[in-house]
Amino acid sequence: MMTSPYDDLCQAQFDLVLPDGISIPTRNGRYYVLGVPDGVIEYDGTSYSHQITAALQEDGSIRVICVSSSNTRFISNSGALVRIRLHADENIYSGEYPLLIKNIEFTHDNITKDVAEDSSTTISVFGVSLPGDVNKDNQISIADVTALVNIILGKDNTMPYLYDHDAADVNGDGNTSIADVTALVNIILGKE
Ligand SMILES: [Ca+2]
Ligand SMILES: [Ca+2]
Repeated sequence: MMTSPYDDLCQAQFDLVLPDGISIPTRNGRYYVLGVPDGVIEYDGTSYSHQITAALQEDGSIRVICVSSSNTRFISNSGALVRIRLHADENIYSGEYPLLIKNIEFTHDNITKDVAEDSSTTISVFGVSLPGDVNKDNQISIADVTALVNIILGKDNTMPYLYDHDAADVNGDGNTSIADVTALVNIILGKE
């Protein structure tokens, strides 16, 4: 996930800001973060994997540090250093979630440092449907009422469905009916 623009780097670190509901799995109380198989440093003709640690910061971000042993260099000046598997809570809603990488630093083997600009991206999560977000745009609006009515009228009948039929069961009774329209309108009007 991180590439180094130089060939004399011995350390890279960054802080990962994860959205609510997304986390890095832990193993024995420690974040489970791995180096990639080709993330190897070379010293005196012997190959060693670089070490990676990750720790929770006071601001809730997770600091990831990749460091080569004995102040030697990362062997390659391109490619991935770190592999991070993210875990989504089982009750998280489907959608795009922001991920920020900040305080990015690269350390050269002469101990000088380079700081990179913060980087942001999004993670796609395929979780549970947000009740009422029938048209799948991550918000509840009057457009969802139109979509819901189309489902009830049987107009969304080609596979794959255009709309989210699970989200159409707004009141959670297992059926899609006019009662869901009422429930959805109440949400939009702020009555629920
Ligand atoms: Ca919507
Ligand atoms: Ca229903």
